[in-house]
Amino acid sequence: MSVQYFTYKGVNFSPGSYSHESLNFAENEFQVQDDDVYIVTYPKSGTNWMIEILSLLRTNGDPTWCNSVPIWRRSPWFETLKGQSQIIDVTPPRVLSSHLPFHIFAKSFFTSKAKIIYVLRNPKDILVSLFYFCKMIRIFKDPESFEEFFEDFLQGNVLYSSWFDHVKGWMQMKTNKNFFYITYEELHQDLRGSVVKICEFLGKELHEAQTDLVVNNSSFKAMKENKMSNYTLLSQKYLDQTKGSFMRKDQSFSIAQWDLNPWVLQSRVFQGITGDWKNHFTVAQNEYFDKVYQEKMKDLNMKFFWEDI
Ligand code: PPS
Repeated sequence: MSVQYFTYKGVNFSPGSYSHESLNFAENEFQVQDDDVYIVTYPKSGTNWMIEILSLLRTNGDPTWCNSVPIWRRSPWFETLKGQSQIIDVTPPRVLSSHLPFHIFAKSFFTSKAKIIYVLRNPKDILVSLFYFCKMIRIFKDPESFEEFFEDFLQGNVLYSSWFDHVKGWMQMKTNKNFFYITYEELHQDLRGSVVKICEFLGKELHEAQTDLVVNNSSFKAMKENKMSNYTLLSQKYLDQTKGSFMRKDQSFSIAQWDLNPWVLQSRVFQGITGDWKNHFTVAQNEYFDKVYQEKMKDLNMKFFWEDI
């Protein structure tokens, strides 16, 4: 059965996870608490990676909690139907997740002392990751083809609508002291340094050995092997595990045709590039993507890591 998205204030949502009421509740009635921390992302940007990191910070690196409680229960999405029923079980200080764009985020946040960690990722890699995820998850539209999905992504005709609008919306907060942003690529390149920066933002002190534990227990390998974090426990009703896996691949091992270019090879070595998009985009698609990207992002006046790749 094909899934039809509905819109709430101009943004696409799936009736399998959201309703007008759940979104209205999240935006207008949900009570943010001063000691809350929100992980906010456009889908496939590294949300669950950040949940794992913050879960480990809470336990000073001890993985027992991560190894015994499903990741979505440790940090529910406060705008989803399921998430709203799970929040009651979260012990403060809460770490909650959200994919909401800036203009429909919880109003009560803006008068609170709560904090937001916004994770960004190269939108080309998001497109690829989301394409595979949409193939697996039954409550999202199943893309007919990569070509069609490619166009839908650029036009914002996907769940949560436009990546460009999401990023531009949230970047209005970039100078707010309770807002911290970091890229998936930074996490990938220097997880330890990223954990240290996150601790500084949250006012969390960790010893060297505890930092090591956080880093080791939030690695791709550790998360992929942890059934509480790798989504294999999610019901078949939601996720068709025969069509792929949530933790698709360790991007650091992807070698693409494009990487044979010496400049790119050098970048990989020195910058730890991810970039699975290179295995999927044609040259023409890449040029088209860049054109749309430049047009849509031209007013932002920010330069991201992936723009030099
Ligand atoms: S979701 O469904 O929107 O909440 O997905 P999200 O968690 O934001 O993003 C999923 C992608 O993050 C990758 N991931 C990781 N990469 C590196 N290291 C760690 N520890 C890690 N954990 C999750 C996951 O594999 C998805 O990326 P792709 O490219 O699909 O593999």
